[in-house]
This record gives sequence, structure tokens and C-alpha cells, in this order.
Amino acid sequence: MTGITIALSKGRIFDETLPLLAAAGIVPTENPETSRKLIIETNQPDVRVVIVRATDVPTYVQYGAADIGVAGKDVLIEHGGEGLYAPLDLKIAKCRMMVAIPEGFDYQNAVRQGNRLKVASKYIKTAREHFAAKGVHVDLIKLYGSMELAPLAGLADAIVDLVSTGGTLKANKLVACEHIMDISSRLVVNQAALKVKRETLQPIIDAFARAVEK
Ligand code: PRT
Ligand code: MG
Repeated sequence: MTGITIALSKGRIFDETLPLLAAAGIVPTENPETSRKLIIETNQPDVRVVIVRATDVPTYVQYGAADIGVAGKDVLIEHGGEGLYAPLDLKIAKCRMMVAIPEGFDYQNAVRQGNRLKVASKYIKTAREHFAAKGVHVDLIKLYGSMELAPLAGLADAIVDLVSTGGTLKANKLVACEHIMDISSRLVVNQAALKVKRETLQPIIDAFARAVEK
């Protein structure tokens, strides 16, 4: 099998990866936003794109169902990175991992008092490491979406979530109170595929690298 499969999620990652693919001479023949196809052909007969959930990209690449993929650092941390080689920061889909609280909640005081905070997040591993490093005791509550609702509905005192414009926090009367890390997307490569398909994969990786530096 000499063909290359690329795992992407639709939305910002697909959109922001398009120019990088183009730099490698790869042009998908359909847009996943308008097509219901999960496997998208490209102008290259031996290159195809599979459309998966953002959190599933590392899994597809880890098990070799895709040779390469693009995933946010947030997703890669939660996945753990096993079986993956992540040679490039693509500097796309940038945002910040933040702790956010309802307006008016004195977070710093609660922390100083040693109150045990309830924190809801999709990013349990990142949150656990962040609060452990600060020596703050928290009860983590795993959610799969709409973290912003948790403090409003009384499920949690704080959330750990991604922020880009800040519009979502503002619309829900939340404020960011701690910066955990900057996030961008990485190119991930299946370690075995890199050995077996190096001749095809390396030029794609190199073209991505040159396009990122521009
Ligand atoms: O949407 P779905 O549930 O299918 O999956 P997903 O949210 O994991 O995928 P997607 O496509 O939304 O995000 C893919 C990747 O984009 C993430 O893994 C991040 O690395 C990156 N990214 C960059 C973001 C954002 N910016 C971002 N703003 N991912 C999510 N958001 C969300 C955030 O969680 C919050 O709900 O947007 C909201 C905040 O945005 P602002 O602009 O209002 O601050
Ligand atoms: Mg989303």
C-alpha cells in the first residue's frame, strides 16, 4: 500500500490545513462542510483525506488507519501521543487554554482559603496537571461539550476551556482568570508509516514545514 491517508477534522482545522496541503501539491476535491462524504479524494490519485472528530485524529494516526493528521495540542495532550511522531507545530487553529470563572467569583481568594473547587472540563489531564503543579485541590468533572454552561447551571465553580476571541466567555458572563498554555495544531505522523512510506511522507512534511515558515 503506497497510498497516503490524511486525517483531518472539519471546520477550522480542515480550513487552515488547506493552504499547507496546497503547498505540498495536494488539493481535496470536496469540502466536508458541504459534502457528507467521510473519505475525500484529492487531485493526487494516491492521497485521500478522512474526516474524523478532532479528538479522534490522534487515534486514527496511532493505529495507522491514517498515516498523518492534524490535531490541536489540547487534543494531543489528552490522547497522550502514543505511537505518534509530532514533527511540526503548524501554528494554525491558535487559541489559549484558560481557567474561567463566573464574573464576580473571587477565585484567588477561594484558592488562598484552600477551598476545594469543582472544575468542569473536557481536558481532564491538562486540568489535573495544572492544578497539581499549583498545589490547588480540585474535584474534576469530565464534560464532553459546552463547558461554559457548567458554572451557570451550578455544576462547577470554574472551567478549563479553550479561548480564542473571548466572545463565548463574555456571552455567558464568565471571565478567564488563569492562562494554562498556548495552543496550536501539530502535524502528527504514524511512526511505522514514517519508516515504510518515508519516500512519500517526507516531501509532504517538508512542504508543510516550508509553508509554516512563510
Ligand atoms: O466541535 P466538535 O465538538 O466536533 O470538536 P472540537 O471542538 O474538538 O473541534 P473544533 O473543530 O471546534 O476544534 C478543533 C481544534 O481547534 C481544537 O482541538 C483546538 O486545538 C482548536 N481551537 C482553536 C479551538 C478554538 N480555537 C476554540 N475557540 N477549539 C475550540 N474552540 C472553542 C472553545 O472550546 C470555546 O467553546 O470555541 C469557544 C471559544 O471561542 P471564542 O472565540 O468565543 O473565545
Ligand atoms: Mg468545537
